[in-house]
Amino acid sequence: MASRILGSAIRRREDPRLVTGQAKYTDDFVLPGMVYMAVVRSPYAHARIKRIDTTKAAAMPGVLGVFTGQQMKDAGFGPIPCAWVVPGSDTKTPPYPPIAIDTVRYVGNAVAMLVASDRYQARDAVDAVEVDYEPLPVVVDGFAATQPGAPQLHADVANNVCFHWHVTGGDVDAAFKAADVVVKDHIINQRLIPNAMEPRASLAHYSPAMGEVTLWTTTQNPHITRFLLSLDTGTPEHKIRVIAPEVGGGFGSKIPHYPEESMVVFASKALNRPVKWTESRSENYRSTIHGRDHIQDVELAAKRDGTIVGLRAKVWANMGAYLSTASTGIPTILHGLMLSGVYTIPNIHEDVYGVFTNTTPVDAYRGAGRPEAVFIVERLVDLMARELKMDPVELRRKNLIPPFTDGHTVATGLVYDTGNYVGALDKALEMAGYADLRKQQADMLAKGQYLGIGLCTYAEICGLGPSQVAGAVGFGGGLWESAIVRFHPSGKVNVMVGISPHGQGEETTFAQIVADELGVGVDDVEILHGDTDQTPMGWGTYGSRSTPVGSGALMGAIKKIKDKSKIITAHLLEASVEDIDYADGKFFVKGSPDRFKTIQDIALMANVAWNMPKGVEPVLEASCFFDPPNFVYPFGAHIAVVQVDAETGEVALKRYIAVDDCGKVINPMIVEGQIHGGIAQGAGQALWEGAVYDDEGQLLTGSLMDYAVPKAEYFPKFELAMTETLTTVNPLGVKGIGETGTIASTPAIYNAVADALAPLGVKTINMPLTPERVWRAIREARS
Ligand code: MCN
Repeated sequence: MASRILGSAIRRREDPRLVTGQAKYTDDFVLPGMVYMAVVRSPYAHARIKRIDTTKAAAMPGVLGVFTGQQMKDAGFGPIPCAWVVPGSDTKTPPYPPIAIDTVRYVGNAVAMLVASDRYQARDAVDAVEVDYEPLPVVVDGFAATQPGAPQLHADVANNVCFHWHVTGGDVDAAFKAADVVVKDHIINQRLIPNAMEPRASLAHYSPAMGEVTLWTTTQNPHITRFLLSLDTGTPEHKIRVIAPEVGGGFGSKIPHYPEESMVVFASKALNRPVKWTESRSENYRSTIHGRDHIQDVELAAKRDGTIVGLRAKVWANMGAYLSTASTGIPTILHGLMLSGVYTIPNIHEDVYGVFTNTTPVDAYRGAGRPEAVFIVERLVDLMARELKMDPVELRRKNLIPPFTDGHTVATGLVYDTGNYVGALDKALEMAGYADLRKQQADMLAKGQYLGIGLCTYAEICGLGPSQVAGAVGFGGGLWESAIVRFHPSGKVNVMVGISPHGQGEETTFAQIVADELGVGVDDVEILHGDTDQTPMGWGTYGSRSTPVGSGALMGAIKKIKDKSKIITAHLLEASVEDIDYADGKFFVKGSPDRFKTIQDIALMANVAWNMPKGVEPVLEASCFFDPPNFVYPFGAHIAVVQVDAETGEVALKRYIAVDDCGKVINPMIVEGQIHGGIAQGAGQALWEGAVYDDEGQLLTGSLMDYAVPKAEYFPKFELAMTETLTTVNPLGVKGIGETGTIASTPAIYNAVADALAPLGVKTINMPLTPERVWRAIREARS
């Protein structure tokens, strides 16, 4: 019976309320007396604020208050904290005031806020706030900002270098000296703009009588928001309740604690009214974090037979104008440490420079650091294969880390948990019909048609992670998870969890785990999350950690429930505890399966507590806090097949094959859904998406009209398969799956396009591979 629920493709129980419009998002909440905040934002990327005149705006109809950064500061509201400062990187964290006080540093930087009786009056009054700016020189490029004479953003940050971090394993210089072949590339891993369906929103209600703040907000981690909000608003943590109602996607962009969360709290306190703010889509483009934005100089060294001996990289990571919550950990710990990929690379060195520029702050975007690492490795491996005239499959095969079940240490110091990379590759090749594809490619080339086949074999670090490591790498919090399993007298179950899913589906998969382990119906289990007053402390949903870490907590609580149930059963059946066994929802006497109590019997007896064993507390409820011993490392092999039209530069994605391994699969349909979404987002980076700033720091791709989010019609049917290599890090053997598609698909598709363009002589081309860029590259190569 057990295997029927865990591992089965039951439908997401979240969906009926989502597809029928009954879900409640932050903007749906209406409180008595509620008023609306709007934000005055800088049209300049860099300017001194000479004067702010709020008189006209304050006199506009419905306006209840206009506030500046100075007023917030005077009221004791501090700068927005950065929660991750990597040791040994000499990180500078210049103050990030929620509203700029004397200088604005990016277009969209808040300069004032106002509150009015309705949201239209609030928007109208924004235009009436007069601000005199003295424009300052602007820099938007992460490398240019470090060069002598570049405009300086923060007084104490010389050359805009926010940090310098490096990772070293082995002796990379010696390896390069001794190598037969070296390939190099200059990669622009372009800036991306997260596009959650629901923009950000926050609603604060301050109760002066209780001294309490309730904040409904679009966050992926309400407990972290509560913690950080207590630091910058001065409201004690136990007096803050953060509720993440339905959250319409985040993809990393709703991890940070944002200025507007602090601003609505300030306004609610100042006006003694509930205050709501909802972002417009164009505000979202300018003021919600962006992702990626690396400039990378990279090189790979190998012997003539294809044995890889070293990898060297130098990266300029654009941090934007200020340090957002998790920003510094992304291009360092989550990026640099993954540079061995799935290969044996004995010598690795990377330098990473975090750089301030006059752009929107950069933080985690699906994959966060790992796409930027996997792209480097997979691109270099393909370049090396071409240089050595080897098939990219053969070069990969030669260097793949052999299968392991008990940990494998790579040169950067990480210990991968379990892996069978060649297994995933073989399966993908078989599904693709690789040999036939290569033949088809040659036949088409003979007819002047350009088919490209691209591979990506990847592993990624997720399931963040052991708290001790979190502390050691400078993350300002823990990374354990929590669960409370509560049986009601009727045998129905509530589970309170610290994670905060916002589209991923744990209300379904966690119910599957409980049902499977405890023999209750899946519909008898309700998973509660996203409210700091109702759930135990947890560190949130990101880094594909909810399942690997959260299920560990859930399994710990389930074990306690089972242990207690055995004691109660033994007492009721007058047997000894050692003689009680459990299977499929029944606790029975070993050897006498007809002498049993169901879990529902036990739940009732424990709740009424008429006849409890001596010293055993009433109620069937248990909690667990689970801190994993290691990260988890999902892996897989993706193959993209594209056809390039050499006349128009258009790239058509013909086939996409993905083999992913996330350990034990709880719900294959949900896992496939995650992989689908991930592939689409990674393909977006390869082919269409990219944030473009002009030299004045104006975001030219500032709306969905200009920023090309992929559409369903661009994709073929994905051909998916899974292998199951269990991890030893948590009780179920599960690894994360939320980001793998994004991490693998960008290099797979890029490599496919590069493969198609190689016969045309195209050597290098930057993402996104739009028809115009491809067309130009072909023209340049031909001329
Ligand atoms: N799952 C499973 N079996 C496994 C692993 C996962 O059935 N072996 C299921 C999980 O139980 C869950 C889903 O797959 O229902 C994703 O789980 P997991 O990999 O643990 O990832 P998280 O829940 O921690 O989600 C975070 C991850 C990240 S980091 C980003 S970014 C992302 C993503 O999830 N953002 C998303 N997927 C998203 N999906 C939606 N709809 N919206 C987002 O914002």
